Amino acid sequence: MSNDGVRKRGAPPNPATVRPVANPMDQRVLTLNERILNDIFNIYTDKDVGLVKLGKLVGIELPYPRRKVTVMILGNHSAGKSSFINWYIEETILKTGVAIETQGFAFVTSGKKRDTLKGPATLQLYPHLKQLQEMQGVLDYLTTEVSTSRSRKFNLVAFVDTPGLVDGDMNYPFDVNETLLWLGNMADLVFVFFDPMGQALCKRTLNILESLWSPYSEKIRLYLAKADEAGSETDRQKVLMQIVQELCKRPGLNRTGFDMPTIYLPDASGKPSRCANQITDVCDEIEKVIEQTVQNSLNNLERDANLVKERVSVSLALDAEARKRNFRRNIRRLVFNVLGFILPFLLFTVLVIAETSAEGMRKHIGPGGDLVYHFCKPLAILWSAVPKSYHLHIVIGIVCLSAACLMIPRCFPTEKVVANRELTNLKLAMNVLEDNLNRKKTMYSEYLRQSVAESDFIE
Ligand SMILES: Nc1nc2c(ncn2[C@@H]2O[C@H](COP(=O)(O)OP(=O)(O)O)[C@@H](O)[C@H]2O)c(=O)[nH]1
Ligand SMILES: [Mg+2]
Repeated sequence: MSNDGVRKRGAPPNPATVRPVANPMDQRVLTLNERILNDIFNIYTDKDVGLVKLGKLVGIELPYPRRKVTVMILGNHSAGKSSFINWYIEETILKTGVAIETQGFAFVTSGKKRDTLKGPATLQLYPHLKQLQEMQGVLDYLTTEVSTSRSRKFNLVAFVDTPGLVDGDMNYPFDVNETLLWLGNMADLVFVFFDPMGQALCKRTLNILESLWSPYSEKIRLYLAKADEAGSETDRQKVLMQIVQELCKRPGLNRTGFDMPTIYLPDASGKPSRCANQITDVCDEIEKVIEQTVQNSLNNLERDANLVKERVSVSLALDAEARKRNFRRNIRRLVFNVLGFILPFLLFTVLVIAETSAEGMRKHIGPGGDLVYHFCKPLAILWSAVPKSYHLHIVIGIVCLSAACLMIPRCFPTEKVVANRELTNLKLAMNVLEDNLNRKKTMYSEYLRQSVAESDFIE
């Protein structure tokens, strides 16, 4: 049994609140926040000069930024989770009803066209969910509902509808606790819906809330949902007291100042209710987190771009130093190599000149023979002046010296430098990173301009 959950059962859909297929793509005009988050996402993920890719060049692993905030909704079965999502996006996208309608996890996100994606396609869409495939059974119970709705801030929110929790022998085909804990870590906000009916104090809900509380209390918000069904004001007070008492019994949840706004979907019961409805607070919470996410994403962009820029400039500086040292080494190597070859050559020439005349040299070498003769003659005279008994020693000495000259350069191996192509990439990266930082500055001023008066704005 199911109904749309946002209108009286059996009643025709209210065109003011329910849109079958909302906002086709051609009507899409991006809001500033959406544009900023999209731009930041593209800056990180560009396949040629994305920040993630540039980070990898210098050994920094950067996480992908999110384009949307994730809001997970927890609660016992029939607490109104799916109905709330339908209400928020003004489209009947999730089945609702008193029967257990939601057995798995449904991601609800905005897109170009209405679609339902199965588990593997969901992981393709959200790579940061890949770890879910390691949790047995979860993938088969994972779907994504893509809606074209542009209602409220839906363009910047991805909802996670979770299986309705019940006590007793209910067997889930996967480890609910483990999966909810994992998703709780990933989500930016976790809404826990208690409903005033019998299931309000479902042990399973309280157990999961208790395990999520200590690590993620700052992103958890508790609500008394379907408050219009709680009866009179006194009944509602009693229900709230009962829930708070139950929460306080749990050591992991024991804290003062539980805030639990009462919410209900306008028109859900079909009759007017005098109960105070704080449902706009829920929307405000989402909006607040979106604003924080935009600011954090801008700050992270600046931090990451500076980090990568610093590493790139260090790599470039180290490489320039290494290239300088290699240049000096090459000169030294050249000098030793030249000496290594020239010494035996000189020795040989001197030996020849000592035994022959300029005439003979010209005859053997050609017209250059004269030059060699005159250049080497002083050495040949010196050679002749040395007593013959030392000649062998000098020859051996010079041969050893030239061998040493040829060996010494091997002691100065060339330092590894960045390959030329990579060097060009690193230089290009510096420009791209500078550009990213400028873009961040522009986006930040655009962002601030929307909330701060022009007169207060300092560039
Ligand atoms: N009176 C009233 N009924 C609601 C409200 N929200 C949901 N419902 C009804 O509660 C039932 C269960 O809702 P559903 O969204 O399927 O609960 P879920 O199991 O938590 O997803 C449906 O019949 C809804 O029409 C509400 O705020 N007020
Ligand atoms: Mg549901």
